[in-house]
Amino acid sequence: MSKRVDASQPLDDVIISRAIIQEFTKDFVDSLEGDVAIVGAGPAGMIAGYYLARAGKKVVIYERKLAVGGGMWGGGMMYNRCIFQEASKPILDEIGVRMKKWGKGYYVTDSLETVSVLCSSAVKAGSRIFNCISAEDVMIRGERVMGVVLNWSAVSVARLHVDPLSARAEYVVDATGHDAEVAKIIVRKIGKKLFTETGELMGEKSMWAEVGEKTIVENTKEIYPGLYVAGMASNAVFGGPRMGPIFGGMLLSGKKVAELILGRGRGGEGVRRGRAMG
Ligand code: 48F
Repeated sequence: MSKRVDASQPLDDVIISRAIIQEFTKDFVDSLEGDVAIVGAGPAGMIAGYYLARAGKKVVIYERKLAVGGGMWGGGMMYNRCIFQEASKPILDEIGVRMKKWGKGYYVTDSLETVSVLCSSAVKAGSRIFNCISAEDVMIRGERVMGVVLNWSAVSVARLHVDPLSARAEYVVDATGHDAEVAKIIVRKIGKKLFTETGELMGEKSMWAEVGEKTIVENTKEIYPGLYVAGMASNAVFGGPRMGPIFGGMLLSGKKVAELILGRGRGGEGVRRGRAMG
């Protein structure tokens, strides 16, 4: 028998407000220093957060928009289904996304389920996701990225003149998708210093799923000391093609960036062990 809601419980609006402000602030302050700051909570950023946090790293993901998921919600042309290839199936199986086999080597998922499971997996593994916050700059010390400079996304939307705040991280991941925003900040502020042929962004090429999916994993790497790139931003930085609504490469790229960072670290030790519950 289901329990009846206790409608007689008195509710205090100020207690509700205090709980929200105090709990958010506690987590936000605690996140000012971490192992990995991921910019962008699209599929690549969230799966990177999942693997890094599961391995005990202190991970903070900043997402500009209200909703996580980036370009995944709309599948292809708003037909809300995503395609994955065989190589990415083990990741979907691991986090529990249901899929339908479609011919040889293709799998179709519901994009809403895929985004929800990715988000849930990242958070339950111990990543913190802060939405409505944009990385507008990076912390550079010497010749190394040491963190991100943050502001409420609403500040730039309203064009308010408000200074940002900083959060330190051992490694930063640019998972901002097509715009490769963090990589662009490096070029704009430091010059042609990216680990590309020209030192600049090579720019994304026209859609070609087969090549795009392959190069996105190859292009997932460190692009400036302390700064890695993952997901679509990798092809934008290194001049690979876009791949449209096939998403396996995003997961494989996110997993690869986690493995690369885990292979480095401070002797493999996190600032603090993961905060996964249960
Ligand atoms: O665009 P997005 O989904 O990048 P991804 O994880 O996946 C790409 C695919 O969705 C799709 C594709 C597949 O073939 O090409 O586009 O590489 O997610 C990037 C997220 O980063 C956020 C943005 O709102 C989006 O949710 N973002 C972008 N710039 C910033 C940011 C920023 N400066 N600060 C915080 N978040």
